[in-house]
Amino acid sequence: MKIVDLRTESWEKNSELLRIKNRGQGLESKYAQSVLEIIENVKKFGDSAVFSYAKKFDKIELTPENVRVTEEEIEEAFKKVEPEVLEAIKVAVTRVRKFHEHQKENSYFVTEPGMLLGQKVTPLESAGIYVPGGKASYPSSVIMNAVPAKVAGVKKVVMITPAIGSFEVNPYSLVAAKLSGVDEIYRVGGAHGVAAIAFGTESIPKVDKIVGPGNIYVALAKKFLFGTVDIDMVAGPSEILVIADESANPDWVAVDLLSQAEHDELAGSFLVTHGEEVAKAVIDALEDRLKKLKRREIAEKSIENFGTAFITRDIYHSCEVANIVAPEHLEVATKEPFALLDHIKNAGAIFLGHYTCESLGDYILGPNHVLPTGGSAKFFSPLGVYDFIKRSSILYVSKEGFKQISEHARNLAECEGLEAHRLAVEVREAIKIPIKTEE
Ligand code: HSO
Ligand code: ZN
Repeated sequence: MKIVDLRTESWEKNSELLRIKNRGQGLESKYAQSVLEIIENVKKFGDSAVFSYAKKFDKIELTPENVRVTEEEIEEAFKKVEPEVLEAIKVAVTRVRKFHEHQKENSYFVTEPGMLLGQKVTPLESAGIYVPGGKASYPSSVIMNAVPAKVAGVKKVVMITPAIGSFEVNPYSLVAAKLSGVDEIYRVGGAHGVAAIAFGTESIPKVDKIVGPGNIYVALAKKFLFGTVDIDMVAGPSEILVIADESANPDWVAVDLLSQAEHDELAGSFLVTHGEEVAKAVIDALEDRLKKLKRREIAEKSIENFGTAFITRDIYHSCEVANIVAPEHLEVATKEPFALLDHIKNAGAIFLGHYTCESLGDYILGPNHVLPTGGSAKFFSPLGVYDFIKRSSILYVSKEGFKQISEHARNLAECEGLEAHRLAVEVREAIKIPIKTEE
């Protein structure tokens, strides 16, 4: 892990901080052409294109009869999951649901004499959740994506996940899906799976919105299909930034940094501290832990690519650096973490205090773990119930209400030169209409 001293240099001149600040810019375009071709073919040929891509990429022979995961398979999955894991999934679903209940938005109406104005909230009819196959098939992510949709009132939640080389879908994901309220599951993934639920095929339903993480093909497919459907966000590699002071336990900070690094070779793990000694102690602990880590190869590469310890002037300077990086996860491992809350503006999730490790948030506390990455915490929020609803404005005036307000609308229509707009007002302002009488 490299050390970058920001105590004397302004951040605009520091190449490492600039590299990290700009980490989220651009999706690799070399895959764009093949993803566009897949989308085109699925749109034109439906099932037959999806199944032939599944054969090519996932080495699996799909048919209209076997593409959907059956209730019996889900029941079987429940038998395969260890009791303590089943219990943990149940607790997670309950806690995530309870937390997200607070995000429900109500319709509202305001009245003025002769007028009723408002906003009506309607859940999306359907949503699709992408769950990666293989090792990154995380039941926790199934919960984090499906529960807010269900809390919002989405009727049909469809999950897609690739079954690579065999028909079996990860049993933990199936159990998490069932307990989170997912309605239908299809064993299909990749860009072709995303396109299938964006357009709908003979055997796979179309959805209104697609959420969930995936590889570069999935991310590009979502990006290209935005407009045909809504999408959540184009998520990049996971990242953590820890602000630490001398009260932090270096070993605790080290494993928290590694808990991000083990996700992905491109994951980001950043330490920001005004204590040079703190930085050295964390780095020593991290190197020690790294040697023994099961996912050492991934974590090592990740630390090499995006593992940096920044030394700052003081704790407020640390907050400034955190705001520039705008990390997905921000841990505040300091003596008085709450005192810094006012100074932190850009972070997907803020973990306060020495005991609040990101792992707890990833799995069990309740707030969503689908968070803005790549610096997009400057303008994006965590996935939530609000992502699965839409709003419609409501407008009503009575005859009296109309009379009170019509003049201003007429004048604005006149000023914009839009005659039919003006007429729409005038025909109702009976006094303005010259009444033709036959003599
Ligand atoms: N840290 C990941 C979520 C996750 N961690 C799933 C473990 N499983 C992105 O926020
Ligand atoms: Zn994680």
